[in-house]
Amino acid sequence: MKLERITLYPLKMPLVSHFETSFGRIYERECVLVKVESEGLTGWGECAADRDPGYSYETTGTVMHILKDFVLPLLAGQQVADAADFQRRVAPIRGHHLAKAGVEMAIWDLLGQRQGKSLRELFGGQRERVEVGVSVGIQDTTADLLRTVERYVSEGYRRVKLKIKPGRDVSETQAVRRAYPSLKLQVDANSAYSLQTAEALHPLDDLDLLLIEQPLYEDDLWDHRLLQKKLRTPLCLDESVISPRHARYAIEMEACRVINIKPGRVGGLSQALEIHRMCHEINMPVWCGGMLETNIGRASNLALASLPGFTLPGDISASARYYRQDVTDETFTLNPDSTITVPNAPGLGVTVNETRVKEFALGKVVMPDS
Ligand code: OSB
Ligand code: MG
Repeated sequence: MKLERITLYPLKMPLVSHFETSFGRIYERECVLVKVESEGLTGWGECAADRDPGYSYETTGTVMHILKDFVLPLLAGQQVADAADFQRRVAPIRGHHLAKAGVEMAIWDLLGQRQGKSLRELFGGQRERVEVGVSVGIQDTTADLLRTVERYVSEGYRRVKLKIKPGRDVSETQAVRRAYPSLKLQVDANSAYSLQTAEALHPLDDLDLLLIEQPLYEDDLWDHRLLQKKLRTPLCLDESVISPRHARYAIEMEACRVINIKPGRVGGLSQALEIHRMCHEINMPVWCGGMLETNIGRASNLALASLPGFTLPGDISASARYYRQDVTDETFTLNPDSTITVPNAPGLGVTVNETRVKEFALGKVVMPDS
């Protein structure tokens, strides 16, 4: 299919409530939307970088630079067959996975629309609803944390993830476990510990957690292996699995027992599918992470999480958890069984409200710009 015109919209959207991780607190989320016009159809994608390089070295600024100056010139006006063809074309550009993944998502949206198939169908996902949870940011006090968890549990979330950092970890998690003895509970440190400071996390081993996510360095596999040997609780890698190759290293090294698959981090949905395939083959549980996406990225995550190997609940919450106003006509809500229904319409299965997109846009780049 010919990619006739590609438009980038860097966005800034106010969050319903602030979100704090070990790398900082945000009140609003930036991202970059990608719109691809092709043969009468329009595909959308989302690049999950934020303003600051806290989670990843990529930012909305680097995404705009890499797409505008390197990726789009390889694509605009060109015939691109599918995601694999896209990956071959952008292979000479090192890294910048969040940037590439947003474009790949738009290509999948187009492919689905052309074939009249939802992304779930294209991927071979079986579930029509996927189990989800909610990611709870670091709160000012333990009382605030318990109130926040209480609110999400009463909304119907049956799996909760707590963000932790050194000094704000064990006692907070113990308090939540005491209040909810049978809640599916897990924690995420976003690389805030060293092998030495992670000694403090050992009491978490007695709290029946589903997993401990990315305690150590964002580029580390080896020390995670050493830490996993000392813990009964499964370690789950997020930041350090940046490709199917790294997933293989982590598996062979026994650096983790679970992988959080985020299509953005690994360079696109095709790469996420490959990691899912590898893990499914050896029965390693995976789940779909989140990046506070708009409903565009959320639709894509839901389709991915419908695949059979996604046996743990995803960080895919209802639209209302993130933004008061989102960029699609559809709203994702939580079903009473802590699931969200996977879109069924062709492609991503969402209708983007471009007027709303423009309200949140910080700028716009069109290629070719004639
Ligand atoms: O580490 O999983 C993470 C949000 C932004 C960046 C990194 C992470 C997160 C989350 C939020 O945990 C998950 C969500 O989108 O609900
Ligand atoms: Mg994480």
